[in-house]
Amino acid sequence: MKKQLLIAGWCILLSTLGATGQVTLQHLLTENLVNPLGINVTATPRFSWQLASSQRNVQQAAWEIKVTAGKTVAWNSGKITSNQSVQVPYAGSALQPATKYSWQVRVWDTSGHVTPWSALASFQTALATPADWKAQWITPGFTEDAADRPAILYRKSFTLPKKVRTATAYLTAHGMYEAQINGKRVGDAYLTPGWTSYNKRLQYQAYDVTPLLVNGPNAIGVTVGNGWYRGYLAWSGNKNSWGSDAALLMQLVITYTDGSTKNFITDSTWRTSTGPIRYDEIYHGETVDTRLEKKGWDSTGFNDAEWSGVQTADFSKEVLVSTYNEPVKKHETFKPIKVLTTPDGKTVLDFGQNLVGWVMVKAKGNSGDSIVIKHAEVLDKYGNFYTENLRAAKATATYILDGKEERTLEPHFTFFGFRYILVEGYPGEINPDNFTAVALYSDMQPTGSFTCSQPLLNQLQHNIQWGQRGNFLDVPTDCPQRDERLGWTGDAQAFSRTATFNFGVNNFFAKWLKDVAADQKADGSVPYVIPNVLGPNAGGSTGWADVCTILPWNMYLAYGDKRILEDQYNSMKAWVGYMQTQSKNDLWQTGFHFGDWLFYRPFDDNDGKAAVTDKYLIAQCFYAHSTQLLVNAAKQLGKTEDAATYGELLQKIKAAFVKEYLTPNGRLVSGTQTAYVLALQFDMLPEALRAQAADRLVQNIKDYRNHLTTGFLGTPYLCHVLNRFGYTDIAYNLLLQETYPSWLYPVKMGATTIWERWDGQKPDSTFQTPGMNSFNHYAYGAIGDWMYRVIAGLDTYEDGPGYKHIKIQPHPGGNLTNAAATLQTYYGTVSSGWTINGTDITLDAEIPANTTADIYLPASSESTITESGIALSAQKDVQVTTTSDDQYVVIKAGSGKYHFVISARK
Ligand code: RAM
Repeated sequence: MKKQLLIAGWCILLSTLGATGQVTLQHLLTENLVNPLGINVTATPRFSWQLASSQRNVQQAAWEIKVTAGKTVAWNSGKITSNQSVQVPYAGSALQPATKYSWQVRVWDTSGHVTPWSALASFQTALATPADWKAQWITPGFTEDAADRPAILYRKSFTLPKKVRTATAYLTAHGMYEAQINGKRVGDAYLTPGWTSYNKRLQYQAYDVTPLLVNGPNAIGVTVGNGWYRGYLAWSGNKNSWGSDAALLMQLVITYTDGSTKNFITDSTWRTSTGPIRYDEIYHGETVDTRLEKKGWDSTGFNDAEWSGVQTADFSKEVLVSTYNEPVKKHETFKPIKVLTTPDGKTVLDFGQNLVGWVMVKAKGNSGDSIVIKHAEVLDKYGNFYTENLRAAKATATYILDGKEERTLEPHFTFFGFRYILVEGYPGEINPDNFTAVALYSDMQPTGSFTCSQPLLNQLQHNIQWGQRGNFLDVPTDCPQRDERLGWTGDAQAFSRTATFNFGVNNFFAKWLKDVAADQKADGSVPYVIPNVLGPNAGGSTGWADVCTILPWNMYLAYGDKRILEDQYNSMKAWVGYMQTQSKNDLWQTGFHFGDWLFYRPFDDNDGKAAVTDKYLIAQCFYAHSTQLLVNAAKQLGKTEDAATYGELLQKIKAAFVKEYLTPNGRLVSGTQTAYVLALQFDMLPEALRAQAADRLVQNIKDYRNHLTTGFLGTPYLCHVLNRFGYTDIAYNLLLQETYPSWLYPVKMGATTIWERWDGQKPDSTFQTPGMNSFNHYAYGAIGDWMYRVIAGLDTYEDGPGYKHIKIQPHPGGNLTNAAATLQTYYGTVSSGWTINGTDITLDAEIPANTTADIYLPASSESTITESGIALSAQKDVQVTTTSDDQYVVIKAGSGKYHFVISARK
């Protein structure tokens, strides 16, 4: 009753405190993107906006949206009473394909003030159906050199008789493409069309090319390399995963100023040849022979009479889909921090950061001079360039000079994971200024920061973010450097929640999840890697396949995006169905499983048993977890029958677990950290036995002198479980541990990204087995989520996902004197930061407009707390709800910046 009164009081507080100051609208997004091109007309686009105000407690009461296409009004919503400001679905007249729409919004706040209309935002629709594609697939009209398969040049000249108002180019390829119009690059995306399960979904990109065209003669040139489609993939020796052709499809849609339209398309009139890119493979690198450049080939006036024609092909257009995620772009650049001559006499440049991308080289030399650049992540114990861990990947860029003017060279259809390069054949002195490393990754918005008083943890956060940059290259990959670079599902699910803090990954994962569903087998089994290049039987491993339930749920929590649950629901259900059919008496004990991959066998445990977790015990835990997430999704989507059915199944799965894996006294048959972590995290144990199970976990950790032994599956939950059961101090011990296995050991060893293995490089600088030793593998970076959510205490509630209802609950500890996190949410900036000053602790929190927060203040009594210098009891902007226990005073707050001081901390 008391609680109800408090909540009622809280609502009144919010409405009476409504903004009197001006609220303005900013950050208008369509489908989570700024003015996107290529919006699917059949999937209702959704609009988001942010309310900005210097006032506290600003809430939206109503909105109004106007959408127009030219002079036509497509939607005028009128005033809609609703506090929704994120992902509001379009509800106007049917959208037309290939059309630009503009929209704006105004809102009323809870005190009745209306904002001015926002600035205009826009979106452009994609081609709607395969029939809208007038273009034909084309392939070269000559016989390709089957061994090296040089990149294909396609070209076409055409004349525009009238002035162009708008022009959009729609482009895709079998392979990777780069396009030029009149000698200028089309767009700033790389490695396009990106990677999908091409036989089911092939993305095309839309570009506004209006500024590239001229009245009169024009020319288009497109280079097509091998890419994922037909290059080497899935270890050495396998190529042509989806086909052997290097085909191109392009449609240029032009609207003249007089309103008439015209399509210029790929068809039998195009010309083909090869050019300077003699070899391009993702794993092996690229060879560019500048002597073979066809100067002016992508401009008008070039004579292509010697070129071959093309063949048209009837490859599927049914698989074509407009791009949903942010494309790969160039980001940070690095100059060498050192030029080394290694003990074995090689010239090596150190860029100071393990990154993914390539090096741009400025050079001038004689015709035929050949510059060879090899890539490596580490130097060995002697300081020599070390590439054994790249396995069969040659990771080499070769440039052959034409003896003409100085120029900057770079590859096009490959990428490398490296910190060091070995340079051979560079003409003249090596001047570091002539070498620039550039990081390429999906153009996700940076959204989060975490900092604290412990420099090693700050470096860990840096490493986690760089692990994410390097491995979010259109698909989430395990690693970016060796002959692998695949969309391993287990790694992606483990890291997914952390990923949502560092960068905006909603669209990135929404796109990839469509491939997860597309490649899921009819029986519900999910492949180990997506896109699946490992064959139909490589699937169904626990903790890997569960990506299809864990990822949608994590995206729903982080972005409040219900559509991802709707879209993935059948996939989630099919996977739970698969486990059901594999089970006997609700116990899943069949099939191959990777288990707690790369767990650590402790140093003083001869048989290593204390870290080996029974794989079927793990499978039962994830079976329960996926079923729980399916129940959660069913509830969110109003599927009550499913929620009840799978709720019952869940009880049976847990009962079967207890019967099979738990002794009556509460010991698990695998006495490992991972076993206890999973059993506790997924609520597998009867309530009465949980506390003692947590004690056993802590005992195990202590037995290994405060070291973890967990692998890919246990690690993401380890510190969360410790925190939940009151062992925050033990979690901090693990986090701050500097000897391996630990998160800070690689940091102490100089790592700049997250390593695949806890002990990738030993203290004596020798390496783990080269067969599997990546120095850029994000999985263990999953601790990042604990740093944001628990240390800094920045979280969202399930009842207001996407930070509509925010939880701020800092956990000072581990001798840190301060920690702070910020997150750019769809509502605006959320932040939480604490500092210890003697016996005082301050907490600064920022809550965006149109959200609410529960703030947990680490104090035993509200009388010790002030906010902006005012005693909490007198501060009318916030409301004290409860003193949760001895630990925290809990308040409710609306938007605003808050500064709390808690004195005389215990
Ligand atoms: C390795 C990958 C990946 C892991 C699988 C099981 O080859 O690098 O990280 O998920 O194996």
